[in-house]
Amino acid sequence: MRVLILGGDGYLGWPTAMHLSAHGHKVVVVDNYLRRQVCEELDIAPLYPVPRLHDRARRWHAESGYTVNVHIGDLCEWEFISGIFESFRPEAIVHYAEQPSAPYSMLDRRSATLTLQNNISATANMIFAVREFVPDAHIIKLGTMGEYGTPDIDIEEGWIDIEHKGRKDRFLYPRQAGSLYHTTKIMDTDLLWFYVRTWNLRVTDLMQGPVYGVKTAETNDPSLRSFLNYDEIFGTVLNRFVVQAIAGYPLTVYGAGEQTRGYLNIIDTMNCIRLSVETPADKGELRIFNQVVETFSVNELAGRVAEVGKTLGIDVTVNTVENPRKEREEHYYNPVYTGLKDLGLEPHPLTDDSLADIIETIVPHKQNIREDLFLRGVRWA
Ligand code: USQ
Repeated sequence: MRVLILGGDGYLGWPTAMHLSAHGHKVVVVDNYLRRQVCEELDIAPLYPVPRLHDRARRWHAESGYTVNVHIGDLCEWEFISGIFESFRPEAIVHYAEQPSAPYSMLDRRSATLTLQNNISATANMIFAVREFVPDAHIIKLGTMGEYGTPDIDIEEGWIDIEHKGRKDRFLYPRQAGSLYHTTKIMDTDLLWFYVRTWNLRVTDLMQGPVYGVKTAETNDPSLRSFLNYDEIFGTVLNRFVVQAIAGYPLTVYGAGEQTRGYLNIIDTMNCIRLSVETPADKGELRIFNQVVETFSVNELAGRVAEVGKTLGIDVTVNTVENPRKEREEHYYNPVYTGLKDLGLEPHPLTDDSLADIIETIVPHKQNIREDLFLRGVRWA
């Protein structure tokens, strides 16, 4: 299939490009390097340098023989995005092109506005481009489990049947996000649902939990690995804990540490996206999957890193820091996540071996770790 990946430079975008091209799809990636630019502005660096997209595509071609075509530009500009849709005519669009950090969205007014404008405009332009050039194409949109928040009832897979005063209907599961970033993802879902109803679009919305790891089946050449951010702004919690452990820095458990989320290995993200691409939603369908394979509390994750670290001779201490976020620290959490398994997903749960492998992959970069990046003082309130 012809697959267009929006946000192809990111933590998940580039590995997805390699993965789909290795599975025989014709892949074009688009990015405006927003995340690299924000990192530079905030004096944040990933654990190791990552080549830019044209360079990555050259290296991938040399390694595998597969071609990924690259376009650099801003999806919020109609001339740019429409040109790509008109010439490439994608059959599937994987949309990652969003400012993805909850803390960045809560930093200040400018970062909040940028998050809103970028995420909503890019999604809207993508929808308009699909309607104009490829109305039968399948949109695969990266949403987030954070759209649901932490309700006191089970989290269904996108939809909920409600009986009210003797009548029944089916609705999007209630959304109540914990950051502005997560709120923009709710807005995306609402936009998609509106245009599915109005224009008969074909959409899969993937409610993904925090991802960890950097190695996939396509990263034999280490220079093809994804970004590994471990800073407070762009690092996801397990990746941060691993880097903190290696640095000998006490793991930063926020508050009570009983915040529970659904997690997945980056390898599972690749498979979830491919399975979604290869099994499209129907026309006029908003299909929603909860893209996680298991749940952990923050305390459980810290405990696992400490345990596995010990077997590798790393002495890990766990610290409680004041929670910079406004979130429930102790709560019920029971999401359903069967849809992707029904499509064929074979999960890679977090085993001691897989965690040890992540730690061992990061150890050689120990000298690059900057402790000043672990806590940057972003506060929700
Ligand atoms: N946390 C700590 N200590 C840390 C970092 C995080 O206790 O040093 C806690 C957070 O307070 C939160 C949990 O760990 O309760 C997860 O935090 P996170 O930073 O790993 O994840 P989050 O900010 O929610 O965002 C990440 C991705 C985002 C994606 C989301 C999925 O950056 O793009 O949408 O995971 S989800 O969390 O399910 O909404």
